[in-house]
Amino acid sequence: MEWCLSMPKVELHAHLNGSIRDSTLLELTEGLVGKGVIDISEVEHIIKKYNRSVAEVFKLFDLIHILTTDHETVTRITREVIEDFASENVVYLELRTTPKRNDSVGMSKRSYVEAVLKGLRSITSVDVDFIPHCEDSKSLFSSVPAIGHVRKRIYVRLLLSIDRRETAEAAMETVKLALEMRPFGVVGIDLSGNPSIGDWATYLPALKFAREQRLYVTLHCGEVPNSVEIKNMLDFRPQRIGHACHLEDEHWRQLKSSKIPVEICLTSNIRTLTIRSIEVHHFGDLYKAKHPLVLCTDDSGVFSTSLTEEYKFAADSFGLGRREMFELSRNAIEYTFADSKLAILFRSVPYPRLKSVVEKKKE
Ligand code: 6MZ
Repeated sequence: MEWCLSMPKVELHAHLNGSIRDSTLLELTEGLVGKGVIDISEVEHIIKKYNRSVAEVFKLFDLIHILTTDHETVTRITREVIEDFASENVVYLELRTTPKRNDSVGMSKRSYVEAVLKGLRSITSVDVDFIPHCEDSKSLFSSVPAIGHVRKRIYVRLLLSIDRRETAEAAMETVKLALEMRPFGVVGIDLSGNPSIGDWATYLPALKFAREQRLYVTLHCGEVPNSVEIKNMLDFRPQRIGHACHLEDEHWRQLKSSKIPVEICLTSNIRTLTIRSIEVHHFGDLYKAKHPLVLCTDDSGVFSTSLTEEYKFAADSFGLGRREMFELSRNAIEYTFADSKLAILFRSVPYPRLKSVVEKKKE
């Protein structure tokens, strides 16, 4: 586990509210139970379950959203999630979240994203870089006196998610918001939400608009069997797809020839029973085929995992050694939606040294 923990890692598929700490989830639940807003006997089984079907996961999200939908909590969760990723040596994080409107607490999609940004700014335990082009490579590489304790640095970019329950208009609002928030590190759009509901075509105008405006697009694709949707999503040629669990032979052929990178979420797929067992997980086949891949957590809180554990899980399950895992992590840089300057910077560092270069020594 030690080398998986210490190696620099790149996380490209993490949902903010799915990455909530257990302790925070429990604390927020107790708070609302205390206020009589929710009844613990009704939610206990949702929180404590270990393996959850896809449908049960979305019941948990409904509960999490009841607990987290005010500005202060969104800010707090953002801070905690980023601290947690930084603590396990994630050097670049693309964090995704669905901007939400909640009239009862005066929340608009915009103020939701502002609360996320406030969370990013409020972190003091690690250095957080989230505004593109805010730093040139010179200042990153300039060496600070090598005494005192090491401060970690994490580069964070944001993706705004469209939930499959939303209307076409709400999706368009999210894309316009992403454009407005681009100067603060929003780099793309994700389509997610319960894969068994809604029709992805509803969001095509918004997704096409995002692409025209040069926002990157990633789609949750094939989390449940849906042959037509999978084919249409692959035809759309997003910059990345997430999951890719239920592709059929012709889809695999199309995916492999398209070279669209796949965000792989091993624990999530196994726990939700989307994939029968790790032995038959498509990671093995795609890895052998040298298809662009990136290991991700999906929802580290909901699935009690971490990126370190995902690397260990992949190494143990597919017989990969340190060198292969390093390579996998380094290659992920190629699939980020980062501004080219940052990508060049990351590429220019010998990968094993990346962590120490990114870290800053404080006097
Ligand atoms: C599809 C998922 C997901 O946006 O409130 N989400 N969508 N498949 C998954 N696999 C298990 N895991 C999370 O984070 C929670 C939201 O992310 C999406 C769902 O829309 C969920 O409500 P945010 O920060």
